[in-house]
Amino acid sequence: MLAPRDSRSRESRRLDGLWRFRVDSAAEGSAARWWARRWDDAREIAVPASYNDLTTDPAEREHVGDVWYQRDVQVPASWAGRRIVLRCDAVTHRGTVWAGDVQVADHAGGYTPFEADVTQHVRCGEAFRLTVRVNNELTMATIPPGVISIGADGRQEQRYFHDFFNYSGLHRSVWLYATPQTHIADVSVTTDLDLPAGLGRVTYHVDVVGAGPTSIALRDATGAVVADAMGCDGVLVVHGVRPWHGEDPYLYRLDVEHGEGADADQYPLPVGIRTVHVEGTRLLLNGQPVRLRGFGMHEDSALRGKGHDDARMVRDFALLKWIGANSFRTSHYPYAEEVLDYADRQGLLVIDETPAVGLHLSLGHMGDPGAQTFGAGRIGDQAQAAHLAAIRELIGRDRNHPSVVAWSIANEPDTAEPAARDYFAPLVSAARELDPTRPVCFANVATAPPDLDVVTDLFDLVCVNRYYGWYVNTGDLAAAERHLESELRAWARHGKPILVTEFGADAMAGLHALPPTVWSEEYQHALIAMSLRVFARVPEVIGEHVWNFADFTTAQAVHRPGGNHKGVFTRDRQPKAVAWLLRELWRS
Ligand code: BDP
Repeated sequence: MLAPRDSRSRESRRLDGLWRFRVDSAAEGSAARWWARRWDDAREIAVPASYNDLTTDPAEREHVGDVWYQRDVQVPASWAGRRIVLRCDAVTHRGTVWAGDVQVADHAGGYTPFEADVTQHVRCGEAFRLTVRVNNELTMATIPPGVISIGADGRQEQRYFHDFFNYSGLHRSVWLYATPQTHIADVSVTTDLDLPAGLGRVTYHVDVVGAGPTSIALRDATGAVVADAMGCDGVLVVHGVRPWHGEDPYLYRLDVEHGEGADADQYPLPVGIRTVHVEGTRLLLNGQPVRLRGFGMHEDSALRGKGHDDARMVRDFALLKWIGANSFRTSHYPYAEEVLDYADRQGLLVIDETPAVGLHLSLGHMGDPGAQTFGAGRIGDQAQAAHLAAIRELIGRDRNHPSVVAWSIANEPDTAEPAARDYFAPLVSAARELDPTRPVCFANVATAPPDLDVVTDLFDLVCVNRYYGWYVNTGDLAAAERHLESELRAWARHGKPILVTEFGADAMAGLHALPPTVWSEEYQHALIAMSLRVFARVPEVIGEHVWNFADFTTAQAVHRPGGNHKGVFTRDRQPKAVAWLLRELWRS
């Protein structure tokens, strides 16, 4: 799905700001048709943002069910005769949208966009009432999964199996945009390099609606055309190519035009020309082995929760550069498209993850000991269908980003359970079919070590999350060092690159201990230093992503004091002691 971008033929408006807001505590809004009238008396709330931390009422913060957003939207008179589209970048987890009295969209999946052609439902030069119902319920039919029960007070209670707070709301921008009726519906590119010959190739495909010629021009950063073509499919050859990579994230621009003369639709797409391959135990970018240094992250900050915020994004990237990171994983869901665009421009490599987190019903403090995960009534056909949709929407949204070097289709599923194989095999095939050009991976959980895991051979990378020295060998870094090394050596027998996608320790900023003991900054420092020593000794390890970039909010739990404190930075993005160590090691 194309991101909204302005051009001669396209104009977009972000509907950010204050919207009218209602929490549907009695679950009456749908029956009472709340979309059918203007709520003159309603309070207001900020968009984009999670609503949870903007309220002072605990019941609202933890509300399970629907909340409703509404505002009036003025449609420019100048848009008469054009196609008008309403787009929601992320409604977490399910969004139903009404333009006036008419339902125009209903979408499940909290971190990918959806849109509706509203041309017939709005009048140019007038305002219309836009209402969005947001539902945050997680069940065995959703990704991520969860379980809902009714509490003693008669309210719904939500349980889930992942370690971050179930923030909800309009998390990213809502847009109204206009295009010509005859328009470009989608564009996809894949790129290839013949470096000895100095050649780059951009293979493109354009989906259009309406008749007319389609023309393509690839421009360099100065605006000069370096290759052009006609038609919806083709290959552009770039002589003297400047490949995209981390140190030189050079972007061309693919200008697509479809339609006749002055009415033609134009869409500009940034394109980085680069290749990604797995060869033996190496990950190659433009044919060169690349070592990944970075983090699993979260879209999480004070007050806004999971709402996208350019200021937070800019600070996060500044810290990534400061510390010498070259990559991150969008743990545990697709991040805002602004983040991917920025990564393209900043030269950060991204492992792009679906929201399939918590597919492990017996894990740790969140699960039920001994529970089976996969099967009817649990993670079964419905979850698998939602998971497939999540993969399709992620790849459909992000496949044109040069920064994206791999798809992670799940985090810590229970892949020691034999049924995991039948669950995952079709999903991996689907991901490969949707994008044959990028490696596919998932983050393996500690309960599925090399001798128990049943799916790793299906994937291109071995990604492991390991907490030696924290959840196991707690406080005993010597034992942790032995166990970490011997497990990584056991994974090496797959003959694939190994990426440690998570390791780390909680540290309360300001808590010090010598000798180092758990929860202190010194212990986090010592554990991460030990882990990096081990990774350097295992030749198949191609990199490390510390868990986590910054402290983040979780569900309330006795072992999560104000959230998860495995951040190398605090929640307000200041360094803990270990940040200086990583900066020294990663920048040298
Ligand atoms: C892993 C999860 C991650 C958690 C982390 C932790 O992938 O989401 O936050 O452990 O426990 O299991 O800190």
